Amino acid sequence: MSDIELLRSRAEAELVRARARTTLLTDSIDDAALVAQHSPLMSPLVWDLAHIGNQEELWLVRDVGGREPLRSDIDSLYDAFQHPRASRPALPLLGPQEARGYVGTVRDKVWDVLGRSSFGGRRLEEFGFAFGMIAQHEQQHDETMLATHQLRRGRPVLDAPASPRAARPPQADEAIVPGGPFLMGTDTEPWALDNERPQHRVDVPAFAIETAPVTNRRYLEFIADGGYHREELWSTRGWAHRLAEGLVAPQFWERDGDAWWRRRFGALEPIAEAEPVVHVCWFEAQAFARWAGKRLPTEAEWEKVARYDPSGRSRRHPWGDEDPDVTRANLGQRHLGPAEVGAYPDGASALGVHQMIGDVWEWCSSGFEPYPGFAAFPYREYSEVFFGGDYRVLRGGSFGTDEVVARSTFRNWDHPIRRQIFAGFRLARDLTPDEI
Ligand code: AVJ
Ligand code: FE
Repeated sequence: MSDIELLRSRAEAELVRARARTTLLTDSIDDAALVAQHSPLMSPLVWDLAHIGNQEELWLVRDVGGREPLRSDIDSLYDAFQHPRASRPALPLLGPQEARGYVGTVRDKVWDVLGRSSFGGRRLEEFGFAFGMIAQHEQQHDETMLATHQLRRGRPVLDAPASPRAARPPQADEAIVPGGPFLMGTDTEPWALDNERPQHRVDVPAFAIETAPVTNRRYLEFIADGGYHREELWSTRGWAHRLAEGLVAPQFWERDGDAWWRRRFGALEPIAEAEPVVHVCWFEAQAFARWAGKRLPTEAEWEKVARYDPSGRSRRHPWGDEDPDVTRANLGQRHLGPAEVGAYPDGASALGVHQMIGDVWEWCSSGFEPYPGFAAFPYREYSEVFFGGDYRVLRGGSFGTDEVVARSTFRNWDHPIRRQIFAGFRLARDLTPDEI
């Protein structure tokens, strides 16, 4: 296939796949639930829907295609920076049918644009990234919408096969990661976002990393050992937050006598002990780490493990350079929760570290900062305006993340108090003198 044919087929496939997911998430509930705000942390789903269409119109129809605006009158309603999430229900938003019509019309225009080969002297091939960015944008909002579904009260409406059971658990609890430089970030992934670039060398001293994310079983031990009531385990800010919010367990856990249950997408279930814990904030992860005598990995440590290759080059993924598939990672909302530790032995890294991609986002100790040589592209509001803010980095994607997003170089970030996202963590530690 020629470059232009490759771009067309990949862009079309990814846009179609994203839209199928969006449609499922927005057609599975009635109009009242689409326009309702299920949490002040989230937009009404109907806002996400039209925002997806508006970004697609801005970047693919107007910017790449050079077409006249379809609905410039609504741009400001769907500008995430003009209206914080909590205020969005009060806006004169498009209703469910209008929003569906709008995103469909935008998509038809995109197919027109994709069918042409040049735009005012520029060739379609020069715009490949814009299509990838928009497909990823929609998929990221699909994960956000899945989190809104999780927050919604009421009967279950989403359905998916149960996540897989353990097949072959990790051989050891920890892997020792050799010290030395590694290549972090990328210059070659065509759809990598600005904050993943440029590739640069980072010297990471030897350390130990756990071969699996922390499970519910261990998290229950932390709770039973008084983890939520021992101030010495928490940072000053973390303890203040824990008291102010009355945190005693991960979000969506409910106590019944001595037993804990969890509510997931409308169903109450027993806690699955072998699955990674999910819906904990960075402060909870930090307290757990202190309780366990360990710490969270830095972002560079996390990426070094995920991309480790004995040759010293950086792999695209823990298992090698091939794209994720159903045997390697729990991604793409195929299952509505994380899978047991050991469910994806074929996705393990060269160091025997499991489930770095998929299952749960993993909190890192690092704040969200630019790589040396960073250049904002194509707009400052994608990443640059968040650098240096009160954010912590999350890596690896969750069961709700699509594979078009879940690169080993992909960087997510959120406030350290957030836990409606599908976030868990894994532990690291410094080596003891006799291990070095
Ligand atoms: C990278 C997940 C933090 O959801 O705010 C969506 C992605 N950027 N629309 C977010 C994003 C613009 C972003 N995160
Ligand atoms: Fe967005």
